Amino acid sequence: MALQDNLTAILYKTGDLRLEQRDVPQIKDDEVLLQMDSVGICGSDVHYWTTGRCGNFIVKEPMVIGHEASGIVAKLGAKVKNLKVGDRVAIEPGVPCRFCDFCKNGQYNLCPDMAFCATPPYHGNLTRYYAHAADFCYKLPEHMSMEEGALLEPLSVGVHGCRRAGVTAGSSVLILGAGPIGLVTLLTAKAMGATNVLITDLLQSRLDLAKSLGADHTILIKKEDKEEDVVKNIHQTMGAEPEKALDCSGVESTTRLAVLATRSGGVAVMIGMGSSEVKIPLQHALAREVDIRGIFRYCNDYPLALAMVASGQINIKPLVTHHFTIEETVKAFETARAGLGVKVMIHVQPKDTNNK
Ligand code: 572
Ligand code: ZN
Repeated sequence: MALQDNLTAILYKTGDLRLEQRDVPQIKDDEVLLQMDSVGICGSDVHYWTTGRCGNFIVKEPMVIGHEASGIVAKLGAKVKNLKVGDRVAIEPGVPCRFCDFCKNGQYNLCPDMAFCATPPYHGNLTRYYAHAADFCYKLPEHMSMEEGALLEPLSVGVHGCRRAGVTAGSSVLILGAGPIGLVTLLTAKAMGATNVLITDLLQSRLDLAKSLGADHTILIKKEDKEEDVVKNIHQTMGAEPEKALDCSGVESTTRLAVLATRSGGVAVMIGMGSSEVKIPLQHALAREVDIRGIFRYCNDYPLALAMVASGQINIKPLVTHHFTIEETVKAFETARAGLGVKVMIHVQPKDTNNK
């Protein structure tokens, strides 16, 4: 047993997720040591666990899992000025090089040398003690919970997607998919002032939650529905063609719907990650000047995500449907894989230890 308890969730290979003691990490001058509190499970974590890979990233060495997280500052690196011991922080899990053109131009999410938690070869933060760059930690106000801090990670994806779409006051927005990313996109679009938001899904339970979170309209899609009928139904239900569409599913059918349903001159943003090659009606989009945009994680979005939760403009708490302790990590992953809830949260410290 190590000198200090540092229980850590390590993915060895496909289906082989273990809890083990690891040494407490040493910190660099610009880092803080964090005592981890809450870690949400993302679809990519589950994908690494079930398949050993996600996109082109393959687990070749044992990897600490987890990247949606919050913690308490336990120790400061020699040069850290923005935080104090005891601060409660949300952790932005990707730390870029800070020197390349992308970093210097303000698009640090595109940095080719980004060290992103739980993306091989970088370890994640489902562990008791974790070292992280101090400038990628955001102090939480007292009234925000540690779970809300962890949820800023998926919320930042929604913020980035809505910013890329140009969602603003009065926007009409179509969101395809009411999973965790579809729901954070819905919350963000409403908080940014969108007045006509329609969200679709294959599951009525997810649409019911979306409605309670502020969706103006919902449509239950069936796999056998004809594409042109769904487009007509979207336009009829919204009473208009949406200016913005955000595909949060990433399957070919929803990517196509995003392009087809967006009004001429609008924007279709693809957030969900699907196959590497997808058949879309490109000419349909080009001839109508529909801009098709992608997103890659987020960039400078944590501050707005935090401000929208802190101010009460976004209530993100209902997204957490399941709670587990770090000792129950495998059970937590099995629950996330079953896909019945929305967000599975792992508590590294007893729940509410660090909440007001
Ligand atoms: O929370 C950030 C996040 N980003 C995801 C997926 C899950 N969570 N992205 C989709 C997959 N890409 S990737 O580059 N990759 C597997 C690292 O294909 C990253 C962004
Ligand atoms: Zn994620």
